[in-house]
Amino acid sequence: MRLTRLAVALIVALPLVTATASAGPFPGPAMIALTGVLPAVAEATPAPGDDFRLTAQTVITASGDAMPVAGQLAAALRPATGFGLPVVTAAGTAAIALVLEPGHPDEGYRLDIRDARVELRASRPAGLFAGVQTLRQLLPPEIEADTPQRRRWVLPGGHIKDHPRYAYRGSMLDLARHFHEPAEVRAYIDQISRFKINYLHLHLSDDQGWRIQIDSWPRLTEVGGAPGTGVGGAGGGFLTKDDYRDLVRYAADRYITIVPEIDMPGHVNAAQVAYPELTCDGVAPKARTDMRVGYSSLCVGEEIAYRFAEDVIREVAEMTPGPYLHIGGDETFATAHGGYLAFQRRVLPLVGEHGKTAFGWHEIAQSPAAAGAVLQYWGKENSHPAVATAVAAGARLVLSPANRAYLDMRYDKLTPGGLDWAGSIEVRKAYDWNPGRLLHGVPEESVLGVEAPLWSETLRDLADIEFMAFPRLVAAAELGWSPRATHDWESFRARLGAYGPRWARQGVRFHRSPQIRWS
Ligand code: TNX
Repeated sequence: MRLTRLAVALIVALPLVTATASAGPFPGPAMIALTGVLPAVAEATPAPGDDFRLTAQTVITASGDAMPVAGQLAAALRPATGFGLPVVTAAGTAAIALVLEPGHPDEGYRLDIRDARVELRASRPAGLFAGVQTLRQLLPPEIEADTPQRRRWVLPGGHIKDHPRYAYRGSMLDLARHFHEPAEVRAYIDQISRFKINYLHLHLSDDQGWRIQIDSWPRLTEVGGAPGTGVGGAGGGFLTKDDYRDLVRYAADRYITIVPEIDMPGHVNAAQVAYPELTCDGVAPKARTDMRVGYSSLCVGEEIAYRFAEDVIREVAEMTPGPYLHIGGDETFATAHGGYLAFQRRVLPLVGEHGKTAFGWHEIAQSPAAAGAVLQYWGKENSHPAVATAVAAGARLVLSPANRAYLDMRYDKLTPGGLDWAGSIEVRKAYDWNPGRLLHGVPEESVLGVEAPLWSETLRDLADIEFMAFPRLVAAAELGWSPRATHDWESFRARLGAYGPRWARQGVRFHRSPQIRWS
């Protein structure tokens, strides 16, 4: 579905906020424009004057598989409106109707706002959920309040047709360098799901710590998840299998799929501290909580490396309903090239044998076994011949160019925390690139999507995560979701500026980038 010139013009030209023809006792200074949404919608056709007013009489209608999403919508709108918003199976007017019907693109939806009635239609619940996120943003920022606000609640009249550009729109949290508690991960899931992110990659093991329970190798977490295993000797901790399954379910309720990563054959110091037999000389290395990378490697010539890899892959696959399992493969400066290839030749197919599609950092492109895998490109260059070759052989690509998409890079020299090896990344730099055209020799059809990773060497708590992720995560979300024809920095920065009060209301500690005029 292509965006018409007219729709693009509307998206770019329309003001974000229009004056309300205010009537009645409640203040209503401004109404959101149909095009004010993040990420940008594919097509919007405003119908000024056909606005829908949410009142104490409004009901939400749904049936069958649409019910849970209807419940989520009601739960999102009740606190600030103070309205009952019952979810019922049928009603005449004064309703927001959620309808499942065939014919809409995957994850896409159609939203029709008229003065008497709102209709949200999709083929699957994921599409309805995406539409609900749009609908929430079309109400004033006070909708984020957790207590009733005295004001009018008006949705702008008109029609939206929306669907994603890419199937994979992800973010990553690094639980290894600093452990993040499940509650923090859930808070992050809540935030990213608003921007139609549909994958969360969890980096669960690294040199400092091991963060996921593995029954066949219990010392991984007993030792590698102990207190003091965070960078600089901070924190520690790990996810039990129940914690992990709970997170998988929590994410799935928000139409986000977890992609677990166990990084091999490098980034394994914590595993080797727990199991010295995973080193070539059998001697336990020192536990390390510094920020260096590339010094550890499994002993890829020994059978035990493969027993370890298969046990871990099997147990992680068993508790992961999603299609992908990420096996890292990055920065293996301590693994000989031949050994790396030998390792990948055996381990990449293991992922498939346990029912998952292998995912790896782009270094795995060196292995012919990566042809059926997803490669995550984290380089800074616009050309990578080995990646292009693997893609030609069938691999698909998720783009996380470090100088654009890395959320752990500082915004500028004044950013407290963050790294800078890939440069400073202010919002415009995070936004102004094209995933379909990033790598020479890689056709757009081979691009599965975009992911914005957040490494946590310097990030300890949720406040740090929020500060680095927001607003840049939204740039990645828009690159992943919105049609290229909507790409427009001035439009994006205006919509972002208007979103600030929503984050403020929710207590999200976002970076007030000087590139944005925050309202
Ligand atoms: C590189 S990018 C890494 C990580 C670091 C990160 C810090 C990649 C696949 N590996 O080990 O945490 O830089 O930005």
